[in-house]
Amino acid sequence: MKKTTQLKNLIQGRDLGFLMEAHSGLSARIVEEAGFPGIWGSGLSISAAMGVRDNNEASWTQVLETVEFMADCTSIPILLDGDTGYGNFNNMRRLVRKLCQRGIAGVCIEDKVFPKTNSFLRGEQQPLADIDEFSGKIKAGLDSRLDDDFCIVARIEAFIADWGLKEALKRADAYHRAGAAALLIHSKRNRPDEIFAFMKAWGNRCPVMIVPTKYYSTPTEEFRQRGISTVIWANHLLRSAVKAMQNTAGEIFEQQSLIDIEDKLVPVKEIFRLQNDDELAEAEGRYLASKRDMAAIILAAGRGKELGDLTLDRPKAMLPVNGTPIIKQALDQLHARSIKDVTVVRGYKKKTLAPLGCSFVDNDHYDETGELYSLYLARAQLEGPAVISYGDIVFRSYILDELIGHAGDIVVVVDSYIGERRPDYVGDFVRCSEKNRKSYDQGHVQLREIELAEKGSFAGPQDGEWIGLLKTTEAGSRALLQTMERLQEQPDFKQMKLAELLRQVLADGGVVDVVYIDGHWMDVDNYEDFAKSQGF
Ligand code: SPV
Ligand code: MG
Repeated sequence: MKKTTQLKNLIQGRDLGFLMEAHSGLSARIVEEAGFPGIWGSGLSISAAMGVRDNNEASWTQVLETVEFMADCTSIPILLDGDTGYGNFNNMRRLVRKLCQRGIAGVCIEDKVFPKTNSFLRGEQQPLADIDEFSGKIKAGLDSRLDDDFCIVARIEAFIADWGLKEALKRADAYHRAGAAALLIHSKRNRPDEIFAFMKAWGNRCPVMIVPTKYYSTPTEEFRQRGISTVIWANHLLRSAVKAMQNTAGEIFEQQSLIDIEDKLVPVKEIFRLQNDDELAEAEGRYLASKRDMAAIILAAGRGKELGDLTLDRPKAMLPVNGTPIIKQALDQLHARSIKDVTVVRGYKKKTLAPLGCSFVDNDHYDETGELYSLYLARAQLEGPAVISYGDIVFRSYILDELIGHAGDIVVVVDSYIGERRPDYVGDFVRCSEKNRKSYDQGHVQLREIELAEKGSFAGPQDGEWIGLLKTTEAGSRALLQTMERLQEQPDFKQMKLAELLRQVLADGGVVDVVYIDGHWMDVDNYEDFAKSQGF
């Protein structure tokens, strides 16, 4: 139900209703959690919490901002104590529109003169507004509502200014006729005589609200019996907070220690709860999971035979490119993106990889097995989202960012720059749903086919080469695992290339998305690559 409708029902309901004061988002939440059906946005409390007087020293937009915080963190309606409407009918019109826009359910205005003073301060000296002027203000407010259920409550200050019952009734009648949803009749006496006299004379012509701050000892049942609509507890959270803060500040100042105070306070955890940190944690799980929990698998078991002497004592993943081993560059790039859970599948000269300080899975049959088998051995890493990479590629960092940032479940990086490949070049050539248009507004590109041949026997047009880098979401990892489990039943599984896994995903009707690049990476397969890589 809309907050405006909730407030309207509360005010107009048959039972006695209660509004509790709040002056900040935090106190508003506390009001809601206590079970109150609505909040009184107290002018006294809001101004006091700001450290200023209840004399319109805080501007109306500062009050508006405060009640917006209160509305944002609660689901119960707020009736704002709008003082005099902060000016004439025109100010009232703008106030009502803004309150409607910010999710406030209603406003109470008092028939005094801007700038007002709190009713309990020198009340007898307070001038009352002209009745017609104030009635016009009510009408202007009603005409400015963006929601017909938004309530305008008219507060009568005749008793505060010592004008008596007759004046109070005259004003009640005028404001009721102007369209006020309810009247608020206020008294500064410590007995409710004026209020009860008013109720008797007014009858039940419209709902009447009260603020029993001064006549607090009156049993609530007395209010109920007289047909009062709503009781406002107007400043009690602020006052209890002040007492608690004074005690705590005094005690810590005296003792210069927290030892005796800690157990008297709510734990910091309670503050986090009131700030609704649970919701943020849940949202982080939804929106940040792919970054936070991402794992990585680097396939670095092979020697790289074509590199001859260079890989006599180490696998090619450990060859230095510009002074840093290839695989170390990938590790650094992953770590820089908070992907710390990296597993390297090692095989050939595996001890040389030990100083990398990551997790390892060993493929001791690296000589007679393919990359897919290496990935299979590291499948425990595919519990959640993951980056999977060949161990012999170097690439510019933005490529990893684009890959990780892609929303797809299985995403591969495809280099569309294939112009200068040697005739005998071996690569995972692909065909995609569209070519790389190298344009910012390129649509969603999907992988259509991936070549499995050792040397370029791909029949159709080639849109690029998969560089050996892919990422998965949790769902994507699950799909890869399931596909791998099925491929594993085939006799040649251990010799399969990674591309075969992607091909099977496509054959099963799965979707593989593409991040296009245009160069900016290289793999190191032979002497020529190695020489070239030093200028990468
Ligand atoms: C407020 O809470 O600011 C009120 C009620 O207007 S009273 O302080 O009693 O005037
Ligand atoms: Mg007030």
